[in-house]
Amino acid sequence: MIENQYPIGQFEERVFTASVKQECLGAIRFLPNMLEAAISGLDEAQLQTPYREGGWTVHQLVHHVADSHLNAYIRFKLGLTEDHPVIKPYDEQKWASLDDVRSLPVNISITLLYALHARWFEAVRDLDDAQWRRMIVHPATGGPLPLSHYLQQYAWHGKHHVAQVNYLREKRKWQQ
Ligand code: NI
Repeated sequence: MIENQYPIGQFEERVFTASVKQECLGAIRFLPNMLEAAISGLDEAQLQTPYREGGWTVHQLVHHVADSHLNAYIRFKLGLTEDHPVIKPYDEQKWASLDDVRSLPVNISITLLYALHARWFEAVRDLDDAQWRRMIVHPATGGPLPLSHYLQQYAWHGKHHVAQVNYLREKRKWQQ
């Protein structure tokens, strides 16, 4: 079953209208709350359950969102302060298998995400149009893409992983 890897579908960029921008900013602002709600009440065995066969556990998913969004925050800050910075990709699978992810409880990353997203949201909430057009270069995609693209992508990314947890809860009929 491959389809449950993408419970909200794959990322699709939209025209960056004011309402799309506000929706995405809201997604960044409230991702920690959404993720915390998605895992609330889960016991250790539930947290160690893969959200799909062969996929990451809920525990790994939560730590992965923190890994990913730490990188995202740095990418935004680089994009706002340098011209066409080349960002640094990272191996998310290997990051998710390091000792911090293995050993630390998920609430460490939830706490980290609350602080991180407060910083991130505050850094971008009032950007002007020219700032949203500032480019960053991801070596894997080749060309430069504007911060407006990455805002949408990370708004999707947070919802994507929250939905994976909720999908699992529904599938297993775990109490919300
Ligand atoms: Ni991800």
